[in-house]
Amino acid sequence: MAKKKKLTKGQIRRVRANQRKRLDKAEKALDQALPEDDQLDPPQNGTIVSRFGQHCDVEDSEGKVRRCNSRRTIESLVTGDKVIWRPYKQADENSGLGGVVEVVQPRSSELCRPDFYDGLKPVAANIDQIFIVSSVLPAFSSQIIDRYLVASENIEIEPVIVLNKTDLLDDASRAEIAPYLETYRNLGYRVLEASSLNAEGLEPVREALVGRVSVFVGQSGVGKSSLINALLPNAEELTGEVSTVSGLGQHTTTAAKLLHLDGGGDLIDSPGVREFALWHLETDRVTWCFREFRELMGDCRFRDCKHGDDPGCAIREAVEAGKISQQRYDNYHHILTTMDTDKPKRQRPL
Ligand SMILES: Nc1nc2c(ncn2[C@@H]2O[C@H](COP(=O)(O)OP(=O)(O)O)[C@@H](O)[C@H]2O)c(=O)[nH]1
Ligand SMILES: [Mg+2]
Ligand SMILES: [Zn+2]
Repeated sequence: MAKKKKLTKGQIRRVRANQRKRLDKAEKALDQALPEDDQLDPPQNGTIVSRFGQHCDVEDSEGKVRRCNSRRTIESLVTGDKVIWRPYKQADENSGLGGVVEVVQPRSSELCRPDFYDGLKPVAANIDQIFIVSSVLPAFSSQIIDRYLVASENIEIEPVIVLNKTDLLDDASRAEIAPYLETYRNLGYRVLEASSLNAEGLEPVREALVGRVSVFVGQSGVGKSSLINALLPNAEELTGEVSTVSGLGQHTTTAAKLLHLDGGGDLIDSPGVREFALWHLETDRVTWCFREFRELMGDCRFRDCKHGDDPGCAIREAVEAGKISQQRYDNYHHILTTMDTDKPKRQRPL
C-alpha cells in the first residue's frame, strides 16, 4: 500500500478550519430546529436525571420528567446538573421532546472520568458523597479502592467504602480481606459490608445515603446496580452476570441515572466511572491524597523526596515503623508509576 503523504501545517490548518465550519453549520441547523419563544413556557428550575447523546431527561420541581434538548451554548450537561429549562407548550410528537435546557447552574462538584481521546469527561455533578463499591467477585482489590480514594480526596468529596456480596465470603476470604478494611477504618473512612443478594447490611447503607447526593462507583460487576435495586425496589436498574471467564461484569448500565431515596437524598448509578482520572494530578497532590501521608510530607530530609529509598524519608520510615500500612505505600507507588501510561494520548508529551 502506498504510504499516505504527510500534510503540511497549512493543509492541516485548512482541514481543521473546514471541519469547524461544518460543525458550526450543523449546530446552527440544530438550533433552528428548536422552537421559537412563543412555543415555549416560561423558564423554570430542573435537574438532569439522565443524559443520552444530544438529549437529556429533565425533572421539574414536581418530579415530572421530560426529555429535552439543549441550546448549543451549553458546553456540557451531566447527570446531577441543576438547570434552567423551558417546557414546550406542546410536546413534539415526532421527536418526543418536551423542552429545551437554556442554562446550566455552576456545579458545586464534578466527578470526571478519563476519556482516552477527549481527556477529562464529567460523569456526574453536584454530588457530595462517593460510594466506592467492591466485592470478592470480581476479586477484592485495595489498589482499585485506593485509586478511588485518591480521586475522592482530590475533589474533597467524602468517600464511603462498601464491600458488597458478603454472602460469598467464607472464613478464608473474610480473613484475607479483614485487614484491608481495618486499615481503611483506622484511617477514618467509613466502611460498610452488605449483600444485595440476601439484603443483609442494607440499613447502614441506606442511613449513609439519606439526605445526600451520592454516586456509586466501582468495577463493573461488583453489584452497584443490584445494590441500588435492593435499596430502591422501583429503581429497575439493569444488572449483568459476572463473566465466568474474566471475573468481570458486563456493562449493563448505559447512562448515569439519578434516583431518589425514599427518606430524601439522591443516588447516581454510574456506568462510566470504572476508573477515575488520576493522571492529571501532580505527584505531590497524589501524596497529599493519601491522608496518612499528608501530615508527614514536610518531614522528609530532602524537599524533592520521592518517598522511595531516599535517605531520611519520613513516609518510608513510618511504613518501617508500622505506622503506615505497607499495602497503602505500595499502592501509592503503583499509582505513580502507572500515571503516565494511563494518560490519554492527547495529554502525553509528543
Ligand atoms: N452473590 C451475590 N451476587 C451479587 C450481589 N450483588 C450483585 N450480585 C451479582 O453480581 C452481578 C453484577 O451485578 P450488577 O449489579 O450488574 O453490577 P454493576 O456492574 O456493579 O452494576 C449480577 O449477576 C448480580 O446478580 C450480592 O450481594 N451477592
Ligand atoms: Mg451497573
Ligand atoms: Zn519522603
